[in-house]
Amino acid sequence: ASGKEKWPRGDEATWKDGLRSLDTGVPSITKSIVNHVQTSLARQPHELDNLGAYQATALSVRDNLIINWNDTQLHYTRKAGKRAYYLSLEFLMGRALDNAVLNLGLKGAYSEGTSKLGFSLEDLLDQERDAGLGNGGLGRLAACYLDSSASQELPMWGYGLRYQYGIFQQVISQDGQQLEAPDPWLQNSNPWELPRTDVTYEIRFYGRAERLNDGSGRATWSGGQEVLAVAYDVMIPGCDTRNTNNLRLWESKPKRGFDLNSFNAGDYERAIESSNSAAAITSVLYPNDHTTFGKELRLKQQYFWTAASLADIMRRFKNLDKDISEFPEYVAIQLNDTHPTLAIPELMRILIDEEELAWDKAWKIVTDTFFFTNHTVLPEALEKWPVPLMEHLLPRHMQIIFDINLFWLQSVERKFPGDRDRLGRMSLIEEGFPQQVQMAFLACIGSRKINGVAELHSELVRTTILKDFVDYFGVSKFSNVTNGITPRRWLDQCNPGLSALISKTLEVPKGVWLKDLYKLEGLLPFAEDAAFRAEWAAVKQANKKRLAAYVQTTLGLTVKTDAMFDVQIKRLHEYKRQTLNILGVIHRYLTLKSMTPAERKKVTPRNVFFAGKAAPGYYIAKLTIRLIVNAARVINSDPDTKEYLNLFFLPDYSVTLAEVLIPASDISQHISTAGTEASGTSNMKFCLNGGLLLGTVDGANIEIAEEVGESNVFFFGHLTPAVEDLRYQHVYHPVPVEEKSPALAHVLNQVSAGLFGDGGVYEPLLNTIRQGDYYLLTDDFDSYVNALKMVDEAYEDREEWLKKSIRTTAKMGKFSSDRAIQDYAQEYWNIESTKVESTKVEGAKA
Ligand code: B1N
Repeated sequence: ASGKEKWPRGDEATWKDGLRSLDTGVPSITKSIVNHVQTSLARQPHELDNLGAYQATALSVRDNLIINWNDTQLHYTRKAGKRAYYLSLEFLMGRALDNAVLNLGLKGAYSEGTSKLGFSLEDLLDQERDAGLGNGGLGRLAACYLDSSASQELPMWGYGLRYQYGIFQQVISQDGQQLEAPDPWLQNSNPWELPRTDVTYEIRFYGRAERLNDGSGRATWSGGQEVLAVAYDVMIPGCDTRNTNNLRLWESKPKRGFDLNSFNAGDYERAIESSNSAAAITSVLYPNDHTTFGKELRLKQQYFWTAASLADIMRRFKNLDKDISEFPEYVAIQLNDTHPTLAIPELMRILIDEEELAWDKAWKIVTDTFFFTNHTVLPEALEKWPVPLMEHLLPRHMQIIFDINLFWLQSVERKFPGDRDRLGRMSLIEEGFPQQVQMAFLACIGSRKINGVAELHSELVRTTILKDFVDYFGVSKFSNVTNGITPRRWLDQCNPGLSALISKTLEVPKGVWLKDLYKLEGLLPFAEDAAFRAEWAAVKQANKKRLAAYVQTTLGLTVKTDAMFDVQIKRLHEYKRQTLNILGVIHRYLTLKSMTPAERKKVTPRNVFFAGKAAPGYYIAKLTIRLIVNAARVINSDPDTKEYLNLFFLPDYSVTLAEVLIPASDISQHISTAGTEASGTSNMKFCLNGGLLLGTVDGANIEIAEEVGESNVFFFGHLTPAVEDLRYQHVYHPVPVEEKSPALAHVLNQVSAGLFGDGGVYEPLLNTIRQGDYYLLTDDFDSYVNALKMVDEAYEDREEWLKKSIRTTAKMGKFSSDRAIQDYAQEYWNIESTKVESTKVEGAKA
């Protein structure tokens, strides 16, 4: 793009002479790092430690990102085309430095530069704290989509919250219990964000809403509390492109430092309180996934973030100087689950009360702008907000929701005359004490399209939670976008050995296959090549050693690297069935104990790894952790079995820990009760890294099996259609565990009897299986144990296993988040890729 803009003032040549271009050569990189040590950090070179060197290096990389970011934003503005906005309460970013130098194509140069200055780049990477602004899959998905949007040169921004504290740090106590500690991730300042103190909005809470009653439908909203939203921008570099997208995170601040009225009255406490409560809004990420608590602060977070984001989006749209009716031609907004659903009544409020549009015109704009992704069908995760709470906190929005509901029910009545049951089921307001707003219903009727995150899950959305809505709107409004993962972080960054082997074998630069992951199919013929299999095996072995070294330094435990590595890492939840896994491990242990030494020699040695956090208030999930940790103590120190079975619980699971665990796995477990895991995304990460999959017929496991072939995955357990009946049987015709699965009963009895310390501790956990068994462990246990046996047998055939591993990686093209983001861009948002030219910064020196 050639600049039409005039230089605002002064001498153009002087300006241009001052502009910097990218630092890409080693000499300019070292110069920039030294500059930052000297000025930005005000440190002496001779006393610089790894942390300081990391900070200076990060600042140098950031300079490059800012140049690209600035040009990208200018490019998008000049293009004046349609943009997409991804609204997510969670962005689980992990570390940024390695990702940035890789995407910029500067890892080699930075590595050389830092080593010239006496530091190893790998040590510096390790100084960075994770940005843990998310709970699990939903937040990490948002982070992968940002990477893909930039890499695919799509004009997309993310909007989220800048939490002072990310996901809590998990500490495991002496007796195996999870303890939580705060995560002050911003303590050492954060080089990856740009504070934008000039971009602020005032956000109102509480107060009074008064309808004008002039026939316009308008109202005024006044009084209450006003807080300030301040923007922080995080640069998102694309891979092998200059396009650098933006993640805008909002921080809450008191509008005034003190409430002067109370201060004058001498009420110092109250004055500070008002500033406290404003800052509290973005202070901490809620650590519960899949549960709603109806907490006022959470609702405040949701409104604060959606209102600030919409005000920002509206301001950008107004700069285009278009008629407001054209809003949906320039703006697409993706709602990441129901958390940002308040954006729907908020946009209605702006259009009606501020833009003075008629209701129908406003509703048309809204329903052409929003798109909604559902991430779970678990009933306890479906958001509902009490009407009295919403009326108190957001009186104008509650009026608007009631109005939306009125018009909505009128149109349902027109379509299905006299069907009172249906009206009751489809109302946005669930009757009860108190009444509650059903956010998924509001998101559904306020959006142009709705999607689930894997084929099975999307079908469950259509046939269960939103069935009535499919009847009303027709099925075309409801579709599927299977999740994806970025192969940059989840292969090239976390597994450089495999990445190099792939580039060498495919004979294409990694920049090419990393952005067209179907190219991995070119590996298929090499599965038959024994020399290639040996190289493939050597990479896996090196990754196992890297994990073993990590366990040695963090836990002081020795890991045998010639054993099979069996991994289950994810949030602790009953539906994910870590309990099934640990009971399977105990079954294996008891079986080993009952064998003669000669029999044991035939057993495949196995290391079982667990990692994951439990929500702080989730008692049963925490008990599962306790059982794993205490079983590990007993099993790992038993001389009869320790050659054959070892068990590890790695504390404080994070994106960074996943980057070490995933490349090291031979087999990983994704064993949710059928129909409960919407997609899962770590299943894709393991398979991309040549780990095989042991799982149930659930979520994206099904599509992975479709791609790689059923002979390359290990499936077990009941299927989704059977689940409802099985649950019914557990409640109305219970059969004792002893009868259904004697093997499982034996395991439960041994735990009760105190094999791993006081059995009474675990009774509440064991009783969830003995009574009710909502997640069907009894029904699936025998088939699970059988599947584990199949894994053992397959692993014994070394060459055949390696073939499976290679074929699995080769068939993972579909699961690139580039494919997923292009699905959204084309089928939903209608936005186009637009490349930032690779020319130098405009006017800057060559
Ligand atoms: O979203 C992931 C999926 O791959 C997983 O299968 C799914 O479980 C996960 C409330 C959630 N669903 N719902 C949540 C998170 C936080 C919260 O406060 C619900 N997370 C998922 C990506 O699609």
